[in-house]
Amino acid sequence: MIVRNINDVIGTSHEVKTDNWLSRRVLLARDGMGFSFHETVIFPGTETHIHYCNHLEAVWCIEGDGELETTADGRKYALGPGVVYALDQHDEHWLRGGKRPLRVICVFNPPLTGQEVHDSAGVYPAAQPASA
Ligand code: 9YT
Repeated sequence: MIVRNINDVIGTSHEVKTDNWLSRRVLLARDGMGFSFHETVIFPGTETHIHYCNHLEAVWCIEGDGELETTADGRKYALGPGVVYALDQHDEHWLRGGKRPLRVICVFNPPLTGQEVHDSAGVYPAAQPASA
């Protein structure tokens, strides 16, 4: 069994910060769960292009506000407490922070290994198969 506290992640290499968001990665590939599990804070007023070609992601919004816009059809979704979205089609989108920090819980399948940040196309690299 694995028991962790978010405070054990804060300030470590498993807390990844960009100009637009920070991600506290509590469970990762090495934990063998088949998914990774993160707390993410989207900073107010930011706009991030995301396209997880190599992953599925589900996101549960806990507090704050923001907006998601899918690039294929321009649909916009208000984000706030209680909203859950799942990128089941690897949906390319814009993620925008609102007036207050948007705190969400995210699950990635396959799991992240720890240090991923978006490349210029909004993609995280594919997981590498474990070496034999
Ligand atoms: C909601 C989202 O995808 N935000 C970007 C960061 C990502 N959640 C992560 O790496 O934890």
